Amino acid sequence: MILFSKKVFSLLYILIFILSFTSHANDGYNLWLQYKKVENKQLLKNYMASIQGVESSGDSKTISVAKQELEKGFSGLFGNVFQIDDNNSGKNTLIIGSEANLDVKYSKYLKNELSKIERDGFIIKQLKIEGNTKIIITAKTDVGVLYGVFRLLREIQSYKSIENINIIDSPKVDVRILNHWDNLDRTVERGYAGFSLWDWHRLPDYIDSRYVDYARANASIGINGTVLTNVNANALILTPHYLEKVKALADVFRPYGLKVYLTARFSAPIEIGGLETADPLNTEVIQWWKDKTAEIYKSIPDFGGYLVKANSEGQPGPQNYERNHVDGANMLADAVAPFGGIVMWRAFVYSEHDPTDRAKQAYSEFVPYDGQFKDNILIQVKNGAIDFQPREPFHPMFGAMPKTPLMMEFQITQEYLGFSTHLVYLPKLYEEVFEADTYREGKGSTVAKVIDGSLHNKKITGVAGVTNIGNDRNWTGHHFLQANWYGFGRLAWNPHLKSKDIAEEWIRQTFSNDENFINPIKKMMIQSRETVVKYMNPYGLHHIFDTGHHYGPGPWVGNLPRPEWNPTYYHKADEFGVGFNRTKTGSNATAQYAPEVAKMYDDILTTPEKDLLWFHHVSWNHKLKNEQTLWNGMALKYQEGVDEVEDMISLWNSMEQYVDPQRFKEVKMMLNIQYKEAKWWRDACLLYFQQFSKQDLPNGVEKPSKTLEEFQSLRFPFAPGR
Ligand code: GCW
Repeated sequence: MILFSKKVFSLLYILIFILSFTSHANDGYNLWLQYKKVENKQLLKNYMASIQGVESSGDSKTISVAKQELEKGFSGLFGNVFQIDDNNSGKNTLIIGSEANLDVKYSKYLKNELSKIERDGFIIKQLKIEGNTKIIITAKTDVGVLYGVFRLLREIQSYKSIENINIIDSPKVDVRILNHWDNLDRTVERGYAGFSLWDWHRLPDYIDSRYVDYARANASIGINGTVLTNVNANALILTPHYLEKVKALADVFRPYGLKVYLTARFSAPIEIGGLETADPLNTEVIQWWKDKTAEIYKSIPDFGGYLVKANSEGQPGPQNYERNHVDGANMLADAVAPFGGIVMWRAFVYSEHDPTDRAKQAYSEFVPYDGQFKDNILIQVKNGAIDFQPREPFHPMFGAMPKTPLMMEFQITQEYLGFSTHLVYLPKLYEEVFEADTYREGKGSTVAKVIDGSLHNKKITGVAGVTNIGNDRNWTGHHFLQANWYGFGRLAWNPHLKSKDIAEEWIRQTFSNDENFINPIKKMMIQSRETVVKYMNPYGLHHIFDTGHHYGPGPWVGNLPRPEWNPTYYHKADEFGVGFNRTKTGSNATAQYAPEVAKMYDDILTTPEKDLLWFHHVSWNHKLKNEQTLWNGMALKYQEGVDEVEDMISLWNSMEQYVDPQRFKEVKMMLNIQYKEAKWWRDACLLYFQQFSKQDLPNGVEKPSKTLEEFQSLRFPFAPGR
């Protein structure tokens, strides 16, 4: 008997142990919407005293998802089951409802605030009424109310005081949109976090609950649009069979204020329409797009519109018919205009038939068309003139088309930044681009002002991000890369935000409110962007990635049929030095910038060293600002990058007490991969460039672990994301 109960006890003990372990397990699925119980007792008491009940007005689906979110959020944060009931007289209450639905006894106090909000902006304000405090969340629209709800939950998750809360916040940009490069077979171009979220085969009948969580996450950071399909487009998405599936997704996303957009393959009238041409001036083609568009709007009345990659990297476009980008974009714009839709037409174009510097081609092709695009067209421009490199100077098109709305295209997925294995905090990169000064209307004409429309008074504005999301359980492959989705959304909402503040918001919600964790981890995240530049592409080197998959270094590649696909085209290393001369003595790409910027980049002494080899072909013996020669400086930079990853590892290892075991371990394993790969980059690049510099590695730089030939022989036929 005694023996038996001992056994039972030990089994119970094991069970309790397992349960306590699993209750701490966190696979990252909940992103920054963790809603963990508030640990600070005093704060918890205050929150619960301020929110004893919730009253809502309005009966839209958006209001009902806002209520669900509050129940979920408060239940978690307060540590008990929180249920909304509308009978709260005599209590301190949270009141939610749009201006039109809010009781006048509240809205009469908010006239001034309401006049200040724009778009789907919101107000959160505490009022004292009849002895009780009422926290009001209101907006012009129900989606604005939902954004306010998420904002209040963020304040509480971040342990901010909500006593006398008074926030007015409006998005500064209209279209805040994710671009999925997702194919219909569920592979994701340049996707490193599993397969596509969209289960096309089971849609429309099977609605994965993940679609709802995707929409919640996006709404929580203000993202209001999603392009479901790859810009390398497949016309089949426009057939009834697929449109029914698209409608099912649009129905799930609608309450969250998330509109659906599709990529339009320019040759669709031929491929699925049975026409002989896709010429944008052909009347049958025009009619085909009008009918197709009307068909889409019939089942998806708030369909957002089309995103188009035309005449780029083999995609069809108007130039196949001797027409131009204006002809193509305007034809599609006319088709969506009656329904309030937009066309996002990409400026990522370059041609193997154009011998000029690839960095110049988009500007040369598009800027002359300024003023000719219809009002509902945005030209979508990548942040730099080449292609999402670890660092690029801002694209010269920004500010150069005063009569045309230009929207930003960032990459959130890390095609050239270590895939989903390297911890790189991208909002720091986005911030650098937004803060760059175009000088188009004098000093202070930042890219942020081009994008938010204030520089040239644009009627429509947008920011797009190529997502890093896949069906991995933690969405982004690496826990810290969730911060890039988060930070993208926050900067799309307001391009003037600071990346360090965004990092702190994210850490508090995702991991911990403990300052001992927040401060060092924030520092690490901010630094991580420069670290990757150091071990991959220091001093303005660019596009020296291995062919096709872009995994790892390949500065030696020079045998591809198109010159501008070869790394050797970009670094131009020789016995004299390294770098691409884009000044007036070279390709003259600098002339595409405003005179002040061109002047700065034309002179090697005023070019910021971070962009040196982007603009200049520089001698190996050139003296850098730190007195090192370029060769030594470059080698030391590579080493610094590696050392900084080592520091990230030690820091992370010292943080175990603040992080749940699963996420701790997974991040740790990823950092070890990053360290290995940083060394690979350092060794392969330095061995390669050393053939030209013919100089030894300076003191302090570790000896390479393999020979150049060994690095060159590495093959990765199954690297992800192709
Ligand atoms: O960077 C290149 C990528 C392609 C991508 C293209 C683009 C979708 O390597 O995979 O194609 O950019 O932006 O269109």
